[in-house]
Parts: sequence; structure tokens; C-alpha cells
Amino acid sequence: MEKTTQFLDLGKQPLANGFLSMQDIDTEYFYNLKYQYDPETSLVSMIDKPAPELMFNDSYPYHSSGSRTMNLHFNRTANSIKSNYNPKTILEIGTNDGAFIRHFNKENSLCVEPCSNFAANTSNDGYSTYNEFWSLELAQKIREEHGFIDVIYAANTMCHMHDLDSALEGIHTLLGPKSVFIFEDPSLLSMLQRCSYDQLYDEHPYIFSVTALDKILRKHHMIITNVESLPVHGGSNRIYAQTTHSPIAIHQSMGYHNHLFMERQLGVDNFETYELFSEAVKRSKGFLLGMLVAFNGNVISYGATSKSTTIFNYCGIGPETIKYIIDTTKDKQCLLSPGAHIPILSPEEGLSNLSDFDAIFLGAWNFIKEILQKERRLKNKKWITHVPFPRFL
Ligand code: DWN
Repeated sequence: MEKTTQFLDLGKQPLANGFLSMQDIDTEYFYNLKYQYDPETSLVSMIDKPAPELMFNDSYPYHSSGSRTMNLHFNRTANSIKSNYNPKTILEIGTNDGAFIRHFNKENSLCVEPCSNFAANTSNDGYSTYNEFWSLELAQKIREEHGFIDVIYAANTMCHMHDLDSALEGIHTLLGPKSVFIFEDPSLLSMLQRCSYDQLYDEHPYIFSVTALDKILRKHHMIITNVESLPVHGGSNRIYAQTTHSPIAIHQSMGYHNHLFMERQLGVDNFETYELFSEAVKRSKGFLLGMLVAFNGNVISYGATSKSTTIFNYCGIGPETIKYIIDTTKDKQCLLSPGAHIPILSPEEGLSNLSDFDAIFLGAWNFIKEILQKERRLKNKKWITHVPFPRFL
């Protein structure tokens, strides 16, 4: 049997959401960001994972409701779940600021959120909230208190779980014969196709293919019934799964079969694909640096994303190249970006003098449509993205 093999080294990295002030620079945490491929499960995973408590605590700054695109996405998702399943109970794992769960009645909803700043939000609004990391023990407690759950939903959460086996065992504990587990995460295939290696950072110990999930869910007595491609977060997959411990006949959709076929065609279960990806990442770095440096420091970045933490630290980009980053999130403003220490300003401040800069790096490239639509005043600037390769828009 072939062994799990490393294919990517993105070097020394800070916590992707570890925005910091000047006085915290000396004690900033760093780790080595490397990924490996397991030929047995087809799973792509991080090699040395920083402890979850370092990232998800009382000052986690990322708000799920921070964009029009995602608010629309959660609204549509909630409507589709209501009309397809009409759940009497819904559990969301990783509720963040409640962007999704707020579409459901408080009486029917359960929230799980380890970041206490966000758990306090939903709890204060009357939603039953467990301010804990998802675990088998928590699942058993919920089962004792509430029985089986009709719909379990998790958006951009399963790929954050360190102990995937225990997390999935916990989910299975709560699935009755008619329950459904719906989860969405960035797609490995989209990352390979777009060379969007910035999907890789401390909070993502895994990036999933349907191929890998198919095997792992089966191991935990669950079966995938449907897969949908979603445009959000740079290309995601939404997986629908149910327990195999059910007398109800299981139907696996065309969406499921098509995704498996597409992934096989594109080499997701072949180590060579990852070696080629790693080479493409190195080339992307060289080209992006060349483009940015040519602007002699007259570049800003749009969106202080976790993704751009990976880019800036892997490419060695600092304030000499990117003057500042603009971001609407109050909890990120007036701080420095992790590792690269680029100042973060509010859009009002950063865009008050348009002659301050010539080019804009699109850190939040996954919101390209929303951003270009609202920033018509910046249409004469050079917009730079690294997806799917470094280029001007
Ligand atoms: O899984 C994760 C994903 C879903 O979200 C996390 N682990 C953390 C986070 O990753 P990210 O920071 O790369 O996510 P976003 O959603 O790409 O971040 C967008 C950032 O850009 C936010 O800080 C908000 C900001 N923004 C802005 O300033 N102006 C976004 C838009 C659309 C805008 O117009």
C-alpha cells in the first residue's frame, strides 16, 4: 500500500485570521503549512495542524454575514431546506454570527459554535446555542436532550474539524432513518483547476473531494445521496448524506455520480496531479510577485481574507509592496495583517484619496462580482488577481 505523501509546502505561516496590533508582533504564532495526499482515502490534509483553540476563540473576526453574496446564499439555502424537508428540528454546526440559522424559528433550531463572541450573539437572540467545539461527546449530549435531528447543516465547518472521524461519528449519532446531513465546503477540484492554493491555511486541515468524502462517510455508516456545485467561496460542493441504517431505499443522484466521474477524469485520485499543482503554485508565486512589484508600492488589497494571509506570507509580500488592505469588518480594521503586517483600513479611509494607489489586488477574489459591481469608481484602476493565474482583470 502506498503511503500518505507530502506534495505542498507553503512555508512559515501565521494564523490566517490572527490580525494583530504592533505590540503583539514579537509574540506572533507561526507554524509550517504543508499538505499531504493519502492514496487510500484520497484525502488531502494538512500535516502539522495548529491547535483549534488558537484560531476559534472569543475574538474570531470572520463574519459569515459580511457580504451580500453570502447573505443571499444562506437565504436561498434555508428556503430550499424548508421546502424540501420542512424540518421539525435543525442543527447548525458552526453557526458563526447566525447568517443561516436566523432563517429558522428559534424553537426548532440548535446552534453549535466554539467562538464565544458569536455564540453569545445567537444565544442572546434566544437560539439554543452550545458554545463548544463539535465532538462525539457533544453529539451524545444533544441526542439525550433532543433525540434524532431532522436536518444537520454545516457550511465551511467540516473542513475545519481536526478529528474528522470523531466529528462524523457524532453526526451519525444524531441521524434518524429520515434525517439528512447537508454540508458545504470549498471543493478540492475547484482549487486544483483554479490554482487557488490560498484555500489552504490553518483553519482548513482538509480540502475535500467528493471521492474522499464518499469513502470516509461510508466508513461512518453514511452515504452520499446528492452533490451540488456551488459558486461560493471560490467553488464549493454541497453534499447531502443520510445514514445507511435506514429501511428507506437510498437513491444516489446524477449529481453524485457526475462529480465522482469528473474528479476521476481530472486526476483527483492520482498523486501526480498534486505534484503538478505544487509546480503551478510555485509558478503562480513568481508571476504574481513580478506583477505586484512593478507598481513600486502603489498597490492596495481588497478584502483582508484568510486566503490572502496564505498568499502574502508564501510570496513574501509585505507593506513595501501592498500599502494597505481595505476591509468592511470592524474587528479587522486598524490592525495589521497576520505575518505580513500590512495595515488594514476601512474602505471609507482607504478609498478616500484615489490617487494614493494605481492597482488593487483582489484578496477577496471569490466576491469578484459583488465587488466590481459596487466599486465602479475604481474602474480606472488596474485590478490584479492570481486566479486562475496572475493577471489583470
Ligand atoms: O472557511 C472560511 C471561509 C468561509 O471564510 C474561514 N475559515 C474563514 C473565511 O475565509 P476568508 O477570510 O478567506 O473569507 P472571505 O469570505 O473571502 O472574506 C472576505 C473578506 O472581505 C471579509 O473580511 C469581508 C471582506 N469584504 C469587504 O471588505 N468588502 C468582502 C466584500 C464582499 C466586500 O465588498
